[in-house]
Amino acid sequence: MAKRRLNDQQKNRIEKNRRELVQAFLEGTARPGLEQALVISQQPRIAIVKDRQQRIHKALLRQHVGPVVCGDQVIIEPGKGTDTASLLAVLPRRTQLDKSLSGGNSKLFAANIDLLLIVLACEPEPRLELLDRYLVIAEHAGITPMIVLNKIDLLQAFSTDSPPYQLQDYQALGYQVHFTSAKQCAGLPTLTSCLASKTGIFAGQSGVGKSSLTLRLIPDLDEQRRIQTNALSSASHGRHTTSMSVLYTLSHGGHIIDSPGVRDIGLEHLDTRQVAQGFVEFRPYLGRCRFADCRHRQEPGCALQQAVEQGKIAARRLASYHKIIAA
Ligand SMILES: Nc1nc2c(ncn2[C@@H]2O[C@H](COP(=O)(O)OP(=O)(O)OP(=O)(O)O)[C@@H](O)[C@H]2O)c(=O)[nH]1
Ligand SMILES: [Mg+2]
Ligand SMILES: [Zn+2]
Repeated sequence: MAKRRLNDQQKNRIEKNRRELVQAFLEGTARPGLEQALVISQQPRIAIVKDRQQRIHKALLRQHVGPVVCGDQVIIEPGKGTDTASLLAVLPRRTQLDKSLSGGNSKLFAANIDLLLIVLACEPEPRLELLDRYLVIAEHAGITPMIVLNKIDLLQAFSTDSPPYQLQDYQALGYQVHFTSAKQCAGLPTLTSCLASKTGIFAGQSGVGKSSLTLRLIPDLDEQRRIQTNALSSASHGRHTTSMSVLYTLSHGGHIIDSPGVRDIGLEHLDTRQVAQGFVEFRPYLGRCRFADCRHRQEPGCALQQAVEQGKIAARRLASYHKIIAA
């Protein structure tokens, strides 16, 4: 069926109706038969959602409903006697995670996230520049980042007192670092307690163990997955590379999203000032350089360079910043 093309006036009217629906829904004055639901996975034009009675619906996106992602709270109108619903509108988001697309645009990839769990592993070896990028994203989005070093079973001599891969530097910046082994079920209770009544997302390179950790945190993952695969054919499977984000419910409250691995993560949608703010230890020095347009390279009177010389900022982190803004 050909897509119906709408003119601007029609689009504005749809947009206005949607805003009014959301407002009425939040005030409890919307028409009966509508329900709030949480998006647990999403494909073009269709979302798998869970309503407040934990029922799963296949929700077809109404035209021009805008982006819908894992973690979104939405208004649905369930169909009578089927598991198919209409997805009418997205409720206002508490937080949103975006990734860059080419041309400086960005794309939403998860919503209403409290914790960005950046997973590193001993194999493949961590790329700290990727970690720095995730930290900038989290800081910019107002989401608490946490670092998870997985596969510690592969380390010969491991001690939390002297963590490998310069992770002590990140602890010194105030970031929590968790040490886990999905294989040996180590370090998981602390993760579970961090996630109590929160929504977290595992992110990181492919193969670091995001799905393996998810499997450990969600004892009934297979059951949750079965319910979803019934509704959606191409849900991912634990041992293989993950192809789409899926949200799972933890038994003690809270949710975790398992997301596909990334090779890199672009920050082109942020300007240089926003990137600099994303490096928490730079903040006291920003705006203190001699030149207002200082690029923090070789300029005289650069407060950041001085802080590096005084050992207050790690040279590696400033180099990471330069790489990000040069991209
Ligand atoms: N030794 C060891 N291996 C692990 C651990 N966690 C995961 N693995 C293995 O690492 C490989 C990748 O694990 P996944 O959980 O699929 O990794 P992922 O991060 O979900 O990867 P993508 O979905 O591709 O992003 C699998 O062979 C796992 O068995 C761990 O704690 N220790
Ligand atoms: Mg995976
Ligand atoms: Zn400077």
